[in-house]
Amino acid sequence: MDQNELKAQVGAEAVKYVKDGMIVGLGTGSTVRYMVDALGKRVQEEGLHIVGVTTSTRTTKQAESLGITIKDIDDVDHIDLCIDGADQVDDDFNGIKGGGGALLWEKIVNNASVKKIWIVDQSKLCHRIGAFGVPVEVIPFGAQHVFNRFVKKGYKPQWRMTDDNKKYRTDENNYIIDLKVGEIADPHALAEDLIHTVGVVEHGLFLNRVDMVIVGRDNGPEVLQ
Ligand code: ABF
Repeated sequence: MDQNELKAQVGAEAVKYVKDGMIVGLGTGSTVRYMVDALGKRVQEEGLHIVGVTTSTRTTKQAESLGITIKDIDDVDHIDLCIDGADQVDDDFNGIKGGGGALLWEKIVNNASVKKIWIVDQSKLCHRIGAFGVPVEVIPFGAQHVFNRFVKKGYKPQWRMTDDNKKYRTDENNYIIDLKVGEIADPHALAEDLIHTVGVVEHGLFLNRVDMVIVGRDNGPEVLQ
């Protein structure tokens, strides 16, 4: 199977966990796009009644085009199940997210969710996270000073750029700085350092934030929990 087939496989597997009446957190990324398509199919064909809470404007657009009812996160008191993608997942279920530039809303939705599932193709699994880099969302005011601080700390920062070579802006109009730190010996220590850096809004280290990982495999989806 190619990577897209594996993504479609786990997207279809994940929606089996969605039950009628649920409030469902909908993640962001190409794997999640397959999941939202599969979920839309269930809504249209089975009359599945769910409410979606999304992690990006692009997921909102896709979900609404498929007839999925979307609510703002502040209009629900909790999320029953959140299904999202990830850029890396290690043996301890530590994850890196944010390759899609949606890490802040993803972490807020993750935080409000009772059960969290990540759907990944097998290329995302690793023994130690970090090779992907660590996306960090920073507010524009003073962002260059944050960048310079990361340089001094040896975090090898890079501005997330758009295709037309402008600084990428998140749905909150913030910047993303990618830290090319390599394999991370102590993700918790790095997470603590990042979240206490003035000007940082949130980072892409998702530690102890998932209950189940569905992995695309040639012989069928593998459920890790
Ligand atoms: C999202 O899923 C992002 O945090 C992460 O970058 C993305 C994975 O992207 P893809 O499914 O396209 O590989 O949650």
